[in-house]
Amino acid sequence: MGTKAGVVEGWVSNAKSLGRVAFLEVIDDLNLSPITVVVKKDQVDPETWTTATRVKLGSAVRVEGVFPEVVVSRKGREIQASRITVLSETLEIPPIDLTGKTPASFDLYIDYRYLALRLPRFRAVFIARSKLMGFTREFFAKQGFLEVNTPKIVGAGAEGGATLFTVDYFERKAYLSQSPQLYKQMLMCGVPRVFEIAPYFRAEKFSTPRHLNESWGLDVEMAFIDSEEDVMRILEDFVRGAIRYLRSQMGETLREVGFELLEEPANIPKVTYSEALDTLGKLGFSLQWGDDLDTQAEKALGEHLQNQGYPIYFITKYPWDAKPFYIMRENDKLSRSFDLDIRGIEVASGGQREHRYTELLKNLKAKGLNPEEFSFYTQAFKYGMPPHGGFGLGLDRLLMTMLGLSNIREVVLFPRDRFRLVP
Ligand code: AMO
Repeated sequence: MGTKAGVVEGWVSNAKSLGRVAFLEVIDDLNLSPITVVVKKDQVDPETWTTATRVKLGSAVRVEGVFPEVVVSRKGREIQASRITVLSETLEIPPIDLTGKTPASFDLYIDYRYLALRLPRFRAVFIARSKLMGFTREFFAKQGFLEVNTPKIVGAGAEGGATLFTVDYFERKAYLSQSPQLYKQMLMCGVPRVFEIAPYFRAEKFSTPRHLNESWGLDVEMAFIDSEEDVMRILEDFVRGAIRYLRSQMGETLREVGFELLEEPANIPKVTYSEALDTLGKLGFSLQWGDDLDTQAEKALGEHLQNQGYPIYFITKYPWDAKPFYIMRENDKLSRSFDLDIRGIEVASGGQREHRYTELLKNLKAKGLNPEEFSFYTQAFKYGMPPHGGFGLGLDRLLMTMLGLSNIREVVLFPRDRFRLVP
């Protein structure tokens, strides 16, 4: 016959009964939408019929039955129940409508993330996230990068003292790692290519749609490079590959739940910092050479380039004064650095590093830092440190921009910001 016996386990999101037939919707596995459970009164034991007609929405159930060859349910998947067992009954009415018909507030979907994960839209986001992580690992492993894990409790920061979280570390003060920067560079004196997927902890006080106090980064570092161009090439291949992969794996599904996936652009142009200032000048911004591109400027530049068909672009050759000590100088004023922006949001930044010991010490001093505090790091530059470079990419920001979302909290299960420490 054209039927197959099987079992479905999941949560009841909807239930209705029409005389002698009852229909349940059960959210199962990682399927985006629920499976319809058809229960016929005269084909099940009385207990199952009672369950089918009285089950509380949200309860966890096991359904035994057959999958019919011809599915009548509009949602496309169906099981004809022979037995239903309630494994765990809901004690309270769930605070989120599990049919998705009545939307909840932004915060409620975070407070009850596990319940939100029963809804197609949230499932899609976090399945996409998991796929992006998987793609990232595979991409860099294939390119000959060693996956590493560096400490998250550290003795010194690399990205500026203002954003360090302090930790009591026995008799000393320690910090939560802002970035693997110092460690990934030290590793360049032992292996030629590394990558790490790990959280950044940053004590940024402001609350914006693109900042979190704990966010996930992809860090890449590669030695024996000729210039930062080598690094930009890998970053470009990675971002293009990630877009292509997600589109091929989930493009259709994501569209069904309302996401407009970023398209892979024909090319990723490189705009120098100076060119960006000129463009912004024409757009009415009065920025001086050396000024930071603030959020408004980034956004305006993003819109301008998007209108020209470039949603993704590099901004290169920033003033050295605007970049961290580890970035190599190009000349007196410029640095060998780059940012990668998507639609006006900085998603990655990197560059070639200063690998010459004495120059590195000069750079530390020029930034007002004490080289002695960094001696564990500078030591590695004494034993044949090759020319190297790399980048740090915000995976949360990449996913957010790829999905066309406007708040980073939508792609992080339990976001940490100034006001959110639980759940
Ligand atoms: P940077 O500080 O630019 O560079 O960080 C790299 C990327 O990480 C993401 N990011 C964040 N995302 C969300 N919330 C935050 N608070 C946050 N802070 C950073 C951004 C950013 O582009 N060591 C260098 C990288 C390198 O040169 O290799 C670094 O940390 O997408």
